[in-house]
Amino acid sequence: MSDKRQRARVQGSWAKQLPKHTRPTGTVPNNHQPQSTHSAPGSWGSGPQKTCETFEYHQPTKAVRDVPAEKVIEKAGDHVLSNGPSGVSRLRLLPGFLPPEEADCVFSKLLAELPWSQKTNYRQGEAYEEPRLTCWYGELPYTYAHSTMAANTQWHPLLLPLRDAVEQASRCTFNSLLCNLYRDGHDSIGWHSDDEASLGVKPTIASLSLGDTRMFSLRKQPPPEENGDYTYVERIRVPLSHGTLLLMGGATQDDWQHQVAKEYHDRGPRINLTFRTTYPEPEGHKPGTKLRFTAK
Ligand SMILES: O=C(O)CCC(=O)C(=O)O
Repeated sequence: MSDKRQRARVQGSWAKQLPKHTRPTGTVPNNHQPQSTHSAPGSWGSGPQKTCETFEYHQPTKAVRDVPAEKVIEKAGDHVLSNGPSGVSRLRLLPGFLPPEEADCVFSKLLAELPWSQKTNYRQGEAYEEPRLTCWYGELPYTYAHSTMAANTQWHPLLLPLRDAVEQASRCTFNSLLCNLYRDGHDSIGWHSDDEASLGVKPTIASLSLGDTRMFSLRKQPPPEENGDYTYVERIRVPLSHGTLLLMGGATQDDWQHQVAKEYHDRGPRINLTFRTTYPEPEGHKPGTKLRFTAK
């Protein structure tokens, strides 16, 4: 938990008014000299000293804010994340979308046979290697984090029936696929939204998980007055297990970010197939331009 979130929690539970001490007048507590409000020789500072008698509790002038409790979504079905500011953000969770034996077979074939590679991205001009392996399918190239994955129309034969099944479940069509391989618990994807202009407005993204379960986390975009501070935003966690299909739709990419964080205990490999629809980059746009700025 970040320092700031921790502090906010501690404040929330400690900031109760303390009972006032009452003592018969004229008595002096043990081990205390009668107190003066002026500084005693050898005391710290030179101003009037606060004593038990002079101390008064003042309510903080700024209201103490609670960090909203994180929600967990595990139940199959449709879930509304929020309604605004850009519209309704929704998820559909379908655990067991692929039955276990089918998921086992697809997982081992894709792990062995997809052309996995490690992509180099750029942040503020600095190169870094993505902490996962990826491959891309689509008639168009896909640019994010200032680096481009080349168009690749050589779909692995196993991906085509999977795409058909996902299209049927979502009633959407997808012309592209970003495949992610998390080799172990140290592989991850940081906070981002899939909001490149090339994905269109309010995209539906279908994400099929295979292999070890990993936690998919979402956090709401803070309102402008928070100046990019995510301390008090709503958070949701969705465990994504072998064979689960997750659909993100509506305003989810406008109003929420998502990540799969590193884990500090052992995790086996996990493949995530994210089916998308891509469009030619809008005229005059630099490839990879986001509809709003977030770093991937
Ligand atoms: O691995 C996942 O579940 C998420 C992948 C993801 O966020 C992405 O490809 O944009």
